[in-house]
Amino acid sequence: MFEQISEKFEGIFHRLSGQARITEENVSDAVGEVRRALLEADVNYKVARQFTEEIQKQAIGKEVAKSLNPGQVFVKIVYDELVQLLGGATSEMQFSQDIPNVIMIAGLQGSGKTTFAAKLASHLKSKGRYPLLVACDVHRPAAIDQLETLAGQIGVPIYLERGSSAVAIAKNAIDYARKNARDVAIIDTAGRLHVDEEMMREAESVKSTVNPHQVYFVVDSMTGQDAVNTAQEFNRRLNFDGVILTKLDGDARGGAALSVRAVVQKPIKFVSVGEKLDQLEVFHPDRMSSRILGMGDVVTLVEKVQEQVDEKKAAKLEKRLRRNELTLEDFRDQLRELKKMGSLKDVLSMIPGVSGAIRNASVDDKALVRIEAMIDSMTIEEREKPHIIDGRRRRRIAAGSGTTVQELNKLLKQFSEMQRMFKSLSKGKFGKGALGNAILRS
Ligand SMILES: Nc1nc2c(ncn2[C@@H]2O[C@H](COP(=O)(O)OP(=O)(O)OP(=O)(O)O)[C@@H](O)[C@H]2O)c(=O)[nH]1
Ligand SMILES: [Mg+2]
Repeated sequence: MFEQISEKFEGIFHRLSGQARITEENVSDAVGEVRRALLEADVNYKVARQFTEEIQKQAIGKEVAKSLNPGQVFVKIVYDELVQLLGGATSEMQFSQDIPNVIMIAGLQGSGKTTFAAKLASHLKSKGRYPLLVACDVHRPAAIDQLETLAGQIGVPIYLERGSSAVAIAKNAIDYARKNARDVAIIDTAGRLHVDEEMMREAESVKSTVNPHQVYFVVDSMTGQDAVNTAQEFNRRLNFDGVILTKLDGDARGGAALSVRAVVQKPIKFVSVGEKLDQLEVFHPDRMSSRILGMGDVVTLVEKVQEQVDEKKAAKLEKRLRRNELTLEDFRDQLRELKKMGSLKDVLSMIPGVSGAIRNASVDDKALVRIEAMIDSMTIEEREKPHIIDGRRRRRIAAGSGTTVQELNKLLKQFSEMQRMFKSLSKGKFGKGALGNAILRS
């Protein structure tokens, strides 16, 4: 399904790989190409715009580690954003203690509801559950037969009544499930070619009667932009809990299916990839993204290198500390590391050893910004040898950073105390953020 978009992406990444570094210009070009590729794959235009704005923001000014090339770094940015677009983390099915858990399946005609109902029953059976299929498509007599046949194939019982209303069948089926200890009831409903009022009302009354634990909206990935509109309409009427993408084995461009989650903000639960009853997959945003980009190994590589880069920095710092070569520049780098992890208070509260007093104290994130500004206003020589910062330099630095000489005095005093402290520490290991923590505690 995603061959075309995969190919396009590959070309974009390849062209960027040839560049020495990421610049505003080559990023803009690549981002423009990404947007075109998305639109050509039939991704909803609003979704495509948002997506590309986000990767542009992240790519500009991104440093490229020596062992990587810009193409690889860009792949990682696009990958991360694609995972987000597809929902971030995997959304597992949730069950309650109720007997039965009720799952209602809705969607347009021919979208694959009945097939999915049977696949889901089979999937749950293999997980040790006791499903019951419920035939609530009363508008086509053949629909009940179809579900009956499928139920027979997978060895799952079916509840059916001929001549009753969908609402009555759903209600009776739940009683039946309770009496027969079937712990999941999967309700297959009727579809129409287009969203129509009568069908929506019927689905709404089934929903309000049986109050399902989950309502799943089934959408055919082959239907293009209509998929997005239909999803919105069903969501407005049924406020469904999850999306099922079917016919992902087809040769449509697939972009519309990728847009559904972003448009309705509901997780994709499963994908159906064929007519056979075992062709159902739990949806994983990360695996799907690797598949679309065809670059799973590049993403892993970049992650590893990025981890290593920080480790290298930390190791270098440790060495300097041991040799008493701590500079204000190192100090600022540590503050930046700390900030990357979130607000100071959040970071502190994650450290088990931090006392309640510190945790409850009002921690001033703005103070960090001011410290950083002061260090930024120093020359490299001043950062390395703070003792040369005399009165004239102090006034210049304070003015340049929009702070006061008093504040700068305080920083320099703290820093020299810290240097002394580290001198007295001959042993001990400094991990990431050790310096920042030390100054916060002093
Ligand atoms: N290739 C492929 N075909 C599928 C998939 N899911 C369903 N189908 C086929 O699509 C057709 C329609 O599937 P159904 O499950 O009957 O769809 P439905 O939504 O229940 O249709 P109505 O009850 O008529 O509204 C059948 O021929 C299925 O075999 C899939 O993932 N891949
Ligand atoms: Mg059906």
